[in-house]
Amino acid sequence: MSSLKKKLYEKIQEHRPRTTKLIKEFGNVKVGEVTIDQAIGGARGVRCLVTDISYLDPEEGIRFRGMTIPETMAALPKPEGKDYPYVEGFWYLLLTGDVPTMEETLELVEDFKSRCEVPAYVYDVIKALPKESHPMVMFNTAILAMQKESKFAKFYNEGFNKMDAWDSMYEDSTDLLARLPEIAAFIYRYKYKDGDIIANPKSDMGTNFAKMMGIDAPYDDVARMYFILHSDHESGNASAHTTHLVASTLSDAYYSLSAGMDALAGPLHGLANQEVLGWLQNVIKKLDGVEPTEELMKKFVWETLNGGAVIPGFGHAVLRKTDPRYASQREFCEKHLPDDKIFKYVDMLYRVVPDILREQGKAKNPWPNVDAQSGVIQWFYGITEYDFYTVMFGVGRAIGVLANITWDRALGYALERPKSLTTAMLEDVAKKG
Ligand code: NMX
Ligand code: MLT
Repeated sequence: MSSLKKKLYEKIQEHRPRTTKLIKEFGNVKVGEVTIDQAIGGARGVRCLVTDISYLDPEEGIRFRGMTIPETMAALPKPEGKDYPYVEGFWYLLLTGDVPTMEETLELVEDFKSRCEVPAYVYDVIKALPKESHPMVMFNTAILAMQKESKFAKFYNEGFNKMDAWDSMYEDSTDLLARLPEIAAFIYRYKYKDGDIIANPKSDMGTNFAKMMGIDAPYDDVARMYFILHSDHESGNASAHTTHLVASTLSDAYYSLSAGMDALAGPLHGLANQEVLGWLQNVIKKLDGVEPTEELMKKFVWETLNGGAVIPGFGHAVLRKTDPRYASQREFCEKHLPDDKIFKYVDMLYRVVPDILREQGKAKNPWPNVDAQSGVIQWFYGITEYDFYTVMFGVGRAIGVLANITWDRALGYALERPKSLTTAMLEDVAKKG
């Protein structure tokens, strides 16, 4: 058994009595109430999910296992001479809550190498799709196609035992994580680079992805940063919630992740990162060589709003301040691409959009989210095919949601099944209330 798996098992055993006690002794204690607004309005703010992997404070932003983004980046072991930590070490942190040593991290890097072989049929499945399919269709289909590899499904079919279910969920999750960078890079090179596939160098996850994409350093660090920043945003976001919901039916990690990635592909969620670059390119095209001023940018923002569309990359269901994932990527841009034209436009949006959204008076949060800043970095390093950005978001998001469903099985979380009401029932509640 690997050090991580041993540690995870210890943590699970320590944790289980806490969950059991809460259910047995305090099961009837109220966590909150649900208003009609929340029942109709996407359950915003309803506190009915449990996760220990990350927590999102509306003012402060995300903490991974209690650590802010800068704390996480500083604490985890890094490859020599690199600015960002091993993604494998981050997987260890999310699963156990402990920062791994360099030795534990490198053991995990080796473990990932031993699992990274993608079955050949997965590539046949991708190639069987129309080439103009969205890369998220290719990505999600590839994940689902691998379901026959599931150790969890095998365990279920051979005699399921609730106490041990985490083990095969962990195995499937680690297998998937080890393979996703190669699948993502394959889709990119197959779809946009005439199928000129670059072999997996079998190093760490960041290096592998950069090499297979065909992009030089520091893109390996960009990949590490990107995957870690996009990993988890507590459980209520659509991709994490979908993955958790599907896993709660005792579907395995392949079914669950593929479903979660379908949620990520929506423009109000992960697809917003491609929308930001698309929106900016459209502005640049309309300007036809004219340097945008803040006044011109304001005009385009109002045009978009008046046309009934949202400004991608701004607003959030929970956050009420600038997303620290935005701030973290902005810091990277200031260091590595301060004079980049698109970065300057993105920065201009930061100066003009919040005031406009406030003036319009609809969005509860006028500040930028993670998606406003991620595309510009990818564009700078040569990935101008912005349809692909959500696939990279997906590789990162997989780390968080797979850690979550491993713990879901460890703690035996129930089949998710909220109750619905009819409109007439709500009208009745309204009359009485
Ligand atoms: N541009 C224009 N209008 C907005 C924006 C925005 N960026 N954000 C919110 N609104 C509107 C929203 O459409 C709603 O309008 P209506 O009453 O007509 O339905 C109103 O403001 C109230 O919405 P909120 O309660 O502030 O936001 P909600 O929790 O419903 O939605 C988002 C959150 C993220 C879906 C929303 O802010 C949005 O559509 N943003 C743009 C898309 C985006 O960047 N998504 C990525 C989120 C991060 N991620 O990666 O997943
Ligand atoms: C996410 O990373 O999932 C997004 O910021 C959306 C959310 O948290 O609701």
